[in-house]
Amino acid sequence: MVELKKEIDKLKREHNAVILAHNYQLDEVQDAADHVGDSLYLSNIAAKTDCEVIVFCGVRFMAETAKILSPDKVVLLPEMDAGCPLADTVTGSDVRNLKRQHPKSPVVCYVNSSSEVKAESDICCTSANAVKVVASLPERKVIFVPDANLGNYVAKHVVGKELVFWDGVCNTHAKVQPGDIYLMKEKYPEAKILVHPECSPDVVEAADFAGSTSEIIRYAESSTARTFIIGTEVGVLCQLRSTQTQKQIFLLHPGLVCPNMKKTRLQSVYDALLNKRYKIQVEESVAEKAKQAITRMLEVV
Ligand code: CIZ
Repeated sequence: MVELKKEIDKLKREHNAVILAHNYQLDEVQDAADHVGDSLYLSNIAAKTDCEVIVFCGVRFMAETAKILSPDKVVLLPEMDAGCPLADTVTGSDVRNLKRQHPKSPVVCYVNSSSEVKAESDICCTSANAVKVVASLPERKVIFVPDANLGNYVAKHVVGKELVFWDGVCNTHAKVQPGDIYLMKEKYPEAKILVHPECSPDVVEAADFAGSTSEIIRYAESSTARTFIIGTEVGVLCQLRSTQTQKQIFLLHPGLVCPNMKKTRLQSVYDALLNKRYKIQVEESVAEKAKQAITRMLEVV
């Protein structure tokens, strides 16, 4: 592992590359990355970096977002088939149908969506800014794709809006049940339970806090509590356990492991740099329209 890391550093210098890793990546990948964070944070870094090559350790929609914001850079996704089943639940044509059914309603797409879906949407959002994005729209009725759980969370936090949901959920977060929270509360009565809004509304209701990965990390870092139960993908525990050594950090459910995020290993990062693969391309007309939806989001937050 140490040798591989040295080889990666060497290739990185040779190719003028930067390694970005999502909070859900394996510990070995997060440890080798130059920057670790959520997709928006990483895409902003991708847009600002002087490096010519960006190795995006995450899933396809994240690497595509980085490519859309940095079209002149080479963006590499180390594992070609690291996808997002939630993003795959909705297509550009599904969004066009929704727009025909609700012609006066703007479309908000969660960042977990394809470039085609972003291109058909008025504005993009992440789990960290979804409430703000929806609240910023003047229309009362808003189409929200693809995550119904995040949509429900938004609907509860914005006043005077009617949301039209798509029926998508994240299979990993959907595994958590309110019973998992009650069990943990019994075992660790002092613990704070922090969950992602991709969990079901019942789970969010039973938790102490719901937020994006970065918000969960910030909460656990700044709280005076000593024990935290984390209800999102296990990768989030990597940073918390290394920086919050005085605190106890547990995973809410053993199934909180995203199989797509876990496809990328340190070896995949090495292979990506060595072979300059797999290059992300987004068709120009799609990228241009998708960029508008992303830029509008950035203007709101
Ligand atoms: O925005 C992201 O990166 C995702 C998919 C989740 C989160 O909460 O960070």
